Amino acid sequence: MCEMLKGVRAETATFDGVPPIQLNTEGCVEVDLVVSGRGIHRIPGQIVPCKAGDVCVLAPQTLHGYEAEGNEDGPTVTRILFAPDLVLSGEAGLAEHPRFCYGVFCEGATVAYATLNRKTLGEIEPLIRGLVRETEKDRTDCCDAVRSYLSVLLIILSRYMNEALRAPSEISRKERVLMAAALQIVNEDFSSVTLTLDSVAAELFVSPSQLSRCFQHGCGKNFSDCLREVRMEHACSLLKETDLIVDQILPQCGLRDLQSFYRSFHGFTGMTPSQYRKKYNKNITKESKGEKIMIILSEISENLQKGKGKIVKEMVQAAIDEGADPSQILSEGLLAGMSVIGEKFKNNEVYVPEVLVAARAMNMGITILKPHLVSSGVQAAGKVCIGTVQGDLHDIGKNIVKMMMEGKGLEVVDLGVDVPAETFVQTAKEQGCQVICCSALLTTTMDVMAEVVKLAEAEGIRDKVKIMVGGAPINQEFCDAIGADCYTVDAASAADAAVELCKSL
Ligand code: B12
Repeated sequence: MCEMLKGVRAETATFDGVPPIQLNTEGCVEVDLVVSGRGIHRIPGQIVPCKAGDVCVLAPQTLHGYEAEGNEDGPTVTRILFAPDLVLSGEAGLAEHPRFCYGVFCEGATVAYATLNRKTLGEIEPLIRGLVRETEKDRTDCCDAVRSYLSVLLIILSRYMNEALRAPSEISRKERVLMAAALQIVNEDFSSVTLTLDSVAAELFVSPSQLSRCFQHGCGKNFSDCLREVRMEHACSLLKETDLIVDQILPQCGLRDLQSFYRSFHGFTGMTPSQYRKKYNKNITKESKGEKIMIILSEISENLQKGKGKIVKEMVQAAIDEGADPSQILSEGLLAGMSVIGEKFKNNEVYVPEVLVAARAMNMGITILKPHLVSSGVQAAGKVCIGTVQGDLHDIGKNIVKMMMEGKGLEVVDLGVDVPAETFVQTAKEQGCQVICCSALLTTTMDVMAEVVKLAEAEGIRDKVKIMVGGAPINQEFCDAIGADCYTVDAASAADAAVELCKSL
């Protein structure tokens, strides 16, 4: 079996004569389709007569066997064995999850059984043939096709297995085909940042709303959740199998934004990337420096979430002493913890006081990190003023942007929080700032940024000053709409962009 196909095997066998009771091994799930003949299928606790059209899915390590009955020809069974954690995305690959194998098994069961009618059989046969064909090929680029085939096969089967327990489904053949094609594109192109519902829909000549409906209907999830799962699945395998740091993993998973990566990753695995690597990356030996750093980073994140600022400070210092890259301490330790808190805050699992103590712990960690992020002796590359806009008191992001800008040699005038548009413009005018940087975290305060742009025009300084905007609710579209000059998603790119803007004036 070629390397990329590890985890999936398909074969067809005829069972007559001595019953070959077997254990489906290697942690594999087995999908059996009786393609012809008839006989008996011994499954745990039962002996079931079987005939063409019967399909059975068996959880790993389930003892079972087919045999002929009387003088009849025994059943011929196409069997697909696959390692769910390697092949299926997200919860479908997790044995302990109720949606394991897309919910094929009823609660607690290890065997799912159904007799398919001719029509359904006609629908799944091409998928089974496709799987057999793909796994027979000696090529390395077909894993995504196999994943798509298997996912769609199980999604379809989940609607027929143990039928009595399920509501009948009305997903049409057309929708299934569309979903299979879309899943294939997702599996092939997930590392492209431009892959969206719209781009996939355009490629398949359907409208985005049609594709979105199809996903919702077909697998009970929307398109972006499916895409996110595939990306997170890939991030997991990179963390498991390589020593790449999160900043390097991000673009390989089609993502740009570190914070949303942490949020998605935590939502997907219940762990931070460092914790995940610590748990699953077998290459990391106990003594290795890399692991020590990972452990410290995950402790920074954990303690930040608990608001233990003093410990966070000590841990940040320990990570520096271990030789960790300061930007890694920031992103994989401090920001990772803050992003978990953010997610919990959103879900009402923690409240303002917890967020405040976490923010305090974050700032304490930053004070230790700052001298290491800010390179010394760099000549002032320009002058900027920065502040969080009026009505908004969030300053963590603004402070990081400020710090990064100082690190790039820019002189930064910090206007603090709750800053009116007039103060931004007056400061730029009076102190000769080349760039005004506005931060906002509340959707209700974003409009102050538009006021800054308008006021800079009214005051006649618009051609002498560039306006940068940022913060979680801001995006490029908003930046363009209000006529600002630059938006970036994070602090590091904000600092680079500010230097470029200063040079351009
Ligand atoms: C910490 C926090 C607080 C703390 C703030 C402490 C502090 N000193 O800043 C406290 C508890 C005070 C707080 C209060 C409130 N909060 Co609050 N808070 C958060 C939380 C959890 C984290 C924000 C944060 O610091 N993120 C980490 C930093 C590093 O990220 P960032 O700010 O986005 O910055 C990065 C980039 O955006 C970029 N960037 C930032 N600024 C700039 C500027 C420029 C020019 C550029 C180029 C780039 C850039 O670079 C940064 C680093 O990479 C978010 C949830 C979240 N997930 O974002 C909610 C959140 C922002 N808060 C929210 C709300 C609703 C509130 C309250 C109204 C709650 C309440 N019921 O009272 C109040 C509002 C107070 C006020 N008037 O401002 C909502 C906002 C919803 C919305 N869409 O408007 C959020 C999203 C939570 C949620 N999902 O409900 N909050």
